[in-house]
Amino acid sequence: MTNNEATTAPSRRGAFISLEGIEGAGKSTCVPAIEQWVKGRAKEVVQTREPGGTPLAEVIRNLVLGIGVDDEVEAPTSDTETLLMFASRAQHLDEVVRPALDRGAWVICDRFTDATLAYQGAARGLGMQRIFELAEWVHGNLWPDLTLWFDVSVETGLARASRRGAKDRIEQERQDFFSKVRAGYLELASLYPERVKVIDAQRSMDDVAVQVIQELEAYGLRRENV
Ligand code: T5A
Repeated sequence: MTNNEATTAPSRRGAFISLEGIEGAGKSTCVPAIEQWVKGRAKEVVQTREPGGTPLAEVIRNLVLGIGVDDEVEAPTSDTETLLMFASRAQHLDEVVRPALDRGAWVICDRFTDATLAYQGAARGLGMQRIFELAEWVHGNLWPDLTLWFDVSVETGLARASRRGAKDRIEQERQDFFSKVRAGYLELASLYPERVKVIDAQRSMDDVAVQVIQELEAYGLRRENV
């Protein structure tokens, strides 16, 4: 297993924070509170997402999620889906994430490689090791400094997500698929407890926001003490 910790001294560059969870976990809902907290401490905040985050990466996002794709176009295989995620990520890292961190910005990224580990590695069955190999190629030791995993039951997450209407290709998966995604995240949280912090996203939006801010405060203190 690879070293899953950021190697650049945090004090010399910006911070990289990723948000993870199954559909409907409440990540996007929490972004404004996170942004507000970071704005009080950082000279620049970059809020972005994966797959996507640049014009080309957003085109790849639509392809992989089947948005605006003709019905006669076949669905990607699991390998193709994985490689598209990393193609989007490679572009996003070069165009957005690395330059922002080099400027000293704090990057808040809705999903990163932990999503590939959980969705493609665990749920599609490619295995974590295959994903770590691709991660090593695409981003080496550049991992988030802090990952907030919004943990919610599959039933609750899917019920919340279904209120949004039309489902993309991955959202149409069966409940069993998302149980495997959640198990993948659970494994990551136990493997990397220093980086991956579990947010109890089953609770009310206000309670979730309180715990998120507590984790940010704790991260801020650790960073100051490096
Ligand atoms: N993917 C992505 C991979 O398979 N591999 C990869 O490598 C990567 C990077 C991305 C898809 O791509 C997959 C994963 C995804 O399937 P997306 O559109 O970015 O697609 O999907 P999500 O990130 O899952 O977005 P969601 O909107 O579904 O989830 P969120 O952001 O966690 O949920 P949010 O905040 O929009 O909330 C959903 C609803 O619940 C309510 C909100 O008001 C909203 O209506 N809500 C709550 N209700 C009650 N209590 C709370 N605590 C609530 N929090 C939110």
